[in-house]
Amino acid sequence: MKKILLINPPVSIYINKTAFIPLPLLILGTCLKKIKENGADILYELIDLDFMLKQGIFPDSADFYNQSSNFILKKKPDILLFTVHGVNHLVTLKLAEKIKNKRPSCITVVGGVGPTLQAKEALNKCPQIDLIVKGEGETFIQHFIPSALNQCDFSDIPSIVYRKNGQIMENQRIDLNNNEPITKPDYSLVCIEDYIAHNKKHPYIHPGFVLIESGRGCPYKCTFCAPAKMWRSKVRYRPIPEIIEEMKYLASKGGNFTFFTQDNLEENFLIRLSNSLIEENKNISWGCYSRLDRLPDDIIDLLSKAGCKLIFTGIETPNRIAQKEIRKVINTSNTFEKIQKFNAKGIKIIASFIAGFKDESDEDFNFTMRFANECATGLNTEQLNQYIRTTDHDKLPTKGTNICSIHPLCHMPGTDSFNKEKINLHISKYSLHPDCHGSFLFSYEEFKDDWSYLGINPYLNHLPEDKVRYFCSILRLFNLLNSRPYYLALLLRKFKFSPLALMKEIVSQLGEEFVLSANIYNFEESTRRYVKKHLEFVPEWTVKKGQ
Ligand code: B12
Ligand code: SF4
Repeated sequence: MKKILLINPPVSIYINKTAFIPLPLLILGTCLKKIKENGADILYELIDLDFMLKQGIFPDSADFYNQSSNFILKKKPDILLFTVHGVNHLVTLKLAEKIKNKRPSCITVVGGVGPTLQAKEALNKCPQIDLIVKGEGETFIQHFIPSALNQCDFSDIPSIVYRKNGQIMENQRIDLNNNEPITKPDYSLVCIEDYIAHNKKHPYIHPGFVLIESGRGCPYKCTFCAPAKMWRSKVRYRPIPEIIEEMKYLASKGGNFTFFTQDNLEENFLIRLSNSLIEENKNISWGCYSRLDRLPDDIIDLLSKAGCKLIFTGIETPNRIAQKEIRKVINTSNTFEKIQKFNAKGIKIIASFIAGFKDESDEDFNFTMRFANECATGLNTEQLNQYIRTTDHDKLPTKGTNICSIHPLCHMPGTDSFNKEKINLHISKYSLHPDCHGSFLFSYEEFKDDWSYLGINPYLNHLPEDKVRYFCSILRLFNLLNSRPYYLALLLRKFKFSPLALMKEIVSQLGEEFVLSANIYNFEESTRRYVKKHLEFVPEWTVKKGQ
């Protein structure tokens, strides 16, 4: 009998304690269930270390590794299946190392987007990992379990990178074929009510926020996009009745705000989904990722009637040269009006922008900031000024209608932009501030030698160090101020400054080093003091990720 543990390593606790039900492991669980039903001698269990950390069962400190590895070792596992998401690869590696040292026979396997994109390079750097799985986990599991039960010969197992006689071997990636449905998650592996109850106290976007897979993939090939590589620009959707069943099931447990994990829901699918939801009349709210430039205006009313409350979209940059460089050309001349139309129907927009392109001018940077501020309030500069003139300043809304933030251009290992810039890349201390992925479990110190490529390295940059500092300090300040976009507009009006000039002025007052390195609470406090001095009132303001 083989003991298999499905492990969700922890992610950020610093700002947000939301615990997301680990979908990839529930999907692998469904596959294991079938294999067991067919007679395989296995026992399996899901261990959500992320949730346990957020519940306070394990400490958010270096001792986490001792306590959690001992907990795992007591279960005497034969196979560990780790899912890597974003930056938790560092935790995965440390844990795997501790476990391997004490139980060398245990097979350690990792999968996820990051590992897929640089599987060979990563395995080479990570002796504590035995197998890296590329792409979908389903086909791999079907072949791997019988082999692990028998002779442990991995040469016929699809989608893996593994070691054989000290050599790194790579087998062909095989995803589900077009006739095979995307696997349903096995929710019996977790106690959904516990997650929902926890998240009601620590909400992300909405207290009943739950993730559902509507399908996989997006047809575009933006150069910076990891999912474009992960899903190879192939789009598949799950049957709509099955998706709605899952929405209803989770809603019955309190998860009444569905967010779809697929990277870009397209018009045709959204129309079909919306019509079915309207027919069902279940009043479940939902949100998704989508390209606004590909959605016609006449879909907005339908989406709103179907319960859509939120669209997360990548506007990236209004700068045409940069748009061509990242292969995402959007006509931004009507983006703003479109956002207003969505807002008028009760649909909020979370928009993501990028700055820090090599030849970006101050003018471009300014334009992106002004645009992000307008999108956040849903008012253009003229309307914003008019609104500010006619409203008591201490009665201005504390939050914007939408959430807009600008990110430094980040090269995720394995993406086209990474491959193009590879020789110019360096690990900069400042590329991304710890707030963005914050955890006491890892920091720049741990990433600074990390070229394993198993997950995202948030400190990889293509600009010279002084430019990185410049962009990152300004962006950190801009994003904080833009979380209160009316106050930012007020400051801009008062000083008659461009956004960039205002940011530079405040950064010089606070000190660049402070802006870049202070923890979020001190940073917010000092910025509030600055705002108060110039606006003569203290805005309500407590930064929380995902608010
Ligand atoms: C939903 C989501 C979130 C949510 C929820 C996170 C959560 N814990 O569930 C939120 C918004 C909170 C989030 C946060 C972040 N995310 Co995120 N997120 C996603 C998103 C959109 C979907 C993930 C998902 O659930 N997919 C559905 C599941 C079923 O698919 P899957 O995980 O890929 O699993 C399949 C395979 O990968 C494989 N597999 C996965 N694990 C394993 C394990 C084994 C053993 C095997 C065999 C197979 C296997 O099998 C599964 C089924 O086929 C992806 C984009 C994407 N489309 O992948 C980004 C993505 C994974 N996130 C990403 C990032 C960077 C982050 C952040 C770091 C962002 C930030 N700056 O703060 C944070 C940090 C999270 C962290 N670990 O600290 C990047 C990772 C890039 C990379 N190269 O590693 C992605 C790809 C987005 C992107 N545009 O680049 N994220
Ligand atoms: S449209 Fe979005 S999800 Fe699709 S490839 Fe571009 S960035 Fe990625």
